[in-house]
Amino acid sequence: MRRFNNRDLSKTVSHALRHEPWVYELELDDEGWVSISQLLESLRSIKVWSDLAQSDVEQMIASSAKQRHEISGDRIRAIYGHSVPGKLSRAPATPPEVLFHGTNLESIEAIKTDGLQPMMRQNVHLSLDEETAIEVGKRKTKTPVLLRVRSREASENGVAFYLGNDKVWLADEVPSRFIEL
Ligand code: HQG
Repeated sequence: MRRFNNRDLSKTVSHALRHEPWVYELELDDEGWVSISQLLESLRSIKVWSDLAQSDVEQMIASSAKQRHEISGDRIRAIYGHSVPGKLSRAPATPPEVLFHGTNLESIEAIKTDGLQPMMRQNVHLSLDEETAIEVGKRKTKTPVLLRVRSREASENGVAFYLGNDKVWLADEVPSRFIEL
């Protein structure tokens, strides 16, 4: 039987590794990694997670439809989504020709003027396919607007892109001239 609710565990791990590691007395290295044993030790001090084992975290990651976290050796990190101060170091990569972004109608005018901005996060999040972008937009509204980003052209014109997971690419701000409604 499953010992913990994977969704709750994923949210807590994301909170620690993307947003407020200091609340858990954790310090991310410059690529966002922390030691798994330190993460476990910290979470176990919270009553609901007092019994948490590494296998629970591994199982949560393996069963998630989205690749949010990764483990390498004795370390773990969030792959994307960070809002911690101090920009994580990432290797720029060449994006595909086109990427997508789903958002709400209310943001469109500002995006037309200012382009896609990271807002509260470190990067703009872009989706590899339209369907994923619409799903992302649906977090904000029932009727998302789909934007098409000419990512290859933007990259050739100096916008940095970074690989996220199998569905998510990250970018620094994307000027509106590379964005189509
Ligand atoms: C909007 C989830 C006004 C942007 C998802 C978005 C994703 C602007 C919002 C990941 C703007 C930021 C990230 C501008 C952008 N003016 N609004 N100039 N530029 N915006 O949540 O991309 O489930 O920080 O359109 O699946 O929605 O957590 O970013 O609506 O991959 O793993 O500002 O979070 O992944 O919202 O979502 P967010 P996002 P997880």
